[in-house]
Amino acid sequence: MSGFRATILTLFPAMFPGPLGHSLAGRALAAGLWLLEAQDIRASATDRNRTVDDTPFGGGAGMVMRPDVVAAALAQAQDGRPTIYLTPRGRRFAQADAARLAASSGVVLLCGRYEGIDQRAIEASGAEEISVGDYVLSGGELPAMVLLDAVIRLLPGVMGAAESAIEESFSAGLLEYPHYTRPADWCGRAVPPVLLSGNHAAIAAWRQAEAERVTRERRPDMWAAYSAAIASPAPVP
Ligand code: 9D3
Repeated sequence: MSGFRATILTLFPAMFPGPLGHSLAGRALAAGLWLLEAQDIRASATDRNRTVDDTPFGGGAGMVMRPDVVAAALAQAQDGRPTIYLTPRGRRFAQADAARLAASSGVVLLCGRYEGIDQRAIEASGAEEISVGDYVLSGGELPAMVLLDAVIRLLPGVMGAAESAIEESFSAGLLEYPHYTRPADWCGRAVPPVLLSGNHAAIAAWRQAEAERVTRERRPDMWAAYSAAIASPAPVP
């Protein structure tokens, strides 16, 4: 039991657990390997209309989430766990962030709607600002689910030991080789013959070559980093 606790601050608590209630994350949730609490930010509003937003200072389109309401919601949740504000202005989420957060006691995830949250509430909270990629979504809830899915599969006991070992050997900076299963011939498409050869050294070499080819073709950024690491490998301590 790892006891990882995720608190989501959102205007749409009914969106959770959503996809996180299914498959690997859902089984881990049911098994008590992690805990999810969706906290309604609107419950921290104080006026009779439960207002959570207001017009932007300086003018412009849309509405901004009020700092007093967000700060009151955060005050209920923060207890030393890392706080993350999901925002298109954030640093891009990566596997290293997932690994770091999986080693913590949990996370407080703050989801914005409208144009976002008053920056003073973000600064006062000490939150880290994280984006999931360069495309425009309509709020932070789906990004929060993406982040949690990446973290939860790394928690102790969530994946089998065999899968976890494979994971380590694959964080090697290459995209994966392609996968095939039966039938060996499907609709006139044959499986690469080497995979049926029983020659395990040849299979390993083919997979390595395929991983390198696809990385070179699709991810010049990853390929450059990989090539540099191969040219001057890190010294073994
Ligand atoms: C017109 C300016 N927009 C910024 C690109 C405003 C804006 C768009 C979308 C403000 C907030 C949003 C809602 N998106 C998120 O809350 C969000 C997000 C995203 O849209 N893309 C990638 N990662 C994330 S994390 C949170």
